[in-house]
Amino acid sequence: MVRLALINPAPVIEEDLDIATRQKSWPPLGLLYNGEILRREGHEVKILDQDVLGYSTDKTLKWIKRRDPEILGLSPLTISLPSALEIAKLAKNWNENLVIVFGNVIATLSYEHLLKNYEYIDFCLRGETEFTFPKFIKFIEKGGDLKDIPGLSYRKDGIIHANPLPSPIKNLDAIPFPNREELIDFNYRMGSHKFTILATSRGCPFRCKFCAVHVVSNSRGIWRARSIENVLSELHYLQSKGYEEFSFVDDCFIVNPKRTVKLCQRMKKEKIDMIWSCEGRVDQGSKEILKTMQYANCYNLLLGIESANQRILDYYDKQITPEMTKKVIKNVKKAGIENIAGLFVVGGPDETIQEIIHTLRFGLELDLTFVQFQLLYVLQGSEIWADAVQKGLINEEKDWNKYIIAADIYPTAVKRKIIEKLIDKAFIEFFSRPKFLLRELFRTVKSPYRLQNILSMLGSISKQKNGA
Ligand code: B12
Ligand code: SF4
Repeated sequence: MVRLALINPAPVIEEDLDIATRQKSWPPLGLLYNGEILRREGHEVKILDQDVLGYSTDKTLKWIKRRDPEILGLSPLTISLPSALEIAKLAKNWNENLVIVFGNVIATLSYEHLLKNYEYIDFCLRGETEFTFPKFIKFIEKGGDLKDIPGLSYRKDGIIHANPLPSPIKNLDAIPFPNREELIDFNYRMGSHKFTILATSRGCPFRCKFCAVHVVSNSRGIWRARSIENVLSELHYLQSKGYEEFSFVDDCFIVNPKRTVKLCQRMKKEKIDMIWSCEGRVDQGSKEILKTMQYANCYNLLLGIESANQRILDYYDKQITPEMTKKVIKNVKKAGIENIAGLFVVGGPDETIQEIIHTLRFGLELDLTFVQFQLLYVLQGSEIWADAVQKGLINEEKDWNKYIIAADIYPTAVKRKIIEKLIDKAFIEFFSRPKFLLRELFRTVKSPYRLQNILSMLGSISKQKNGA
């Protein structure tokens, strides 16, 4: 039996934050899946969500010391890498025998840099790890050959080795549902609702240029789904634990419309009363699907609208049109789904200021409940990243650990400060529309979810102002 501490690092290193000021309410699903498998093998596992708790590095270290683990696992994204490194360094200084392993996107992509530059990281475990993490723990407990652990990267005699990645997990039903309460001591809430997230599938057959979802699930064109029975069992399980709301975080929840309809019908039939949300593409929302989703308690749909300009949509290889957006919004309204959030991205490599303004205006004119206008990030693992590397705008040796905004590196892009001002103005306009004030305000006061989203949107205005 091994004692493990797993940490979801926060995106910023800062003093303790008052929990009331933080918006995050989404548990770290990847750590939960790993944690559950290891817990079932008899290991002592606890997860700390530094992000949601707003713990400082010092407080996080104190938590680690209290647990006194033999293995410390960290799960950084590019944005939370600095915290992960700080925690790992302090933890190794405290106990040099502690085995430190990194997983998730950046460990999968940049294991060489991590192992070369940071002596205190012992291993990176790449790709999907539900079936490789237990093998790794067995190695730590009993020894064996490191080569036998797919996806493991390690140092040996000063050389960095990388075993081939594991194949994507075909049978997702073989992964047990996490016992969330047992693994994390935090009561996740969306407003007043007991809240969690789950995924019914992994992967996405699309390949939008700005997106990096294929990195871990290794899913170029491979979409894998859990059986409907398996998803329903988890939903019943969650309901029995008192959950009132959840979000499906599938990369592409509606990719197989027949399956989505079937799942929603069964949810209704089997009296799954929890309300839920999901993300969708604007080309996937037929009236029938949306109506069935609403019928099954979907109350919030996040749509990847991205841009009002066909040229930009084509550049992103999004395979949608602004007309599809207008049509799907009408369908969502007709279906009676309460909230529609529009996700937009501006500041593409050669997007003009007129195109940016056109997109922001589009967002204001559409009948949306929430808008998220974001600057385009060049995510490691995305095609835009590869393009920037090829053009010499990103130096992988130096920039592998950076969370980069396209407008900061592409000389042809509109300057970031200008875009930020336009975004702030658009947010303010969104809030001051008489329609919004009159119609939404009343409902917002009644709905903690709406309040939470509005606080989050206001948060993004101040973040943009602070240049975050
Ligand atoms: C749900 C989600 C969120 C949620 C919840 C995040 C959370 N608490 O975990 C929310 C909405 C809060 C969120 C926010 C953000 N996200 Co997000 N998110 C996702 C999404 C859609 C699914 C993640 C998930 O749960 N997958 C299911 C689990 C099972 O898979 P997994 O996390 O990869 O974990 C597996 C392995 O990686 C591994 N593993 C994971 N951790 C560890 C640790 C160890 C020690 C080991 C051994 C293994 C291991 O085991 C798991 C099982 O195989 C992904 C897309 C994707 N498909 O990855 C984007 C994604 C991870 N997000 C992304 C981004 C950019 C962000 C934001 C920065 C966006 C923003 N601008 O605010 C923020 C940052 C948040 C933060 N605090 O760090 C990018 C990351 C790209 C990158 N290069 O870093 C992704 C890939 C999407 C994209 N746009 O391309 N996100
Ligand atoms: S943005 Fe959505 S549709 Fe496009 S590749 Fe990513 S997950 Fe798939």
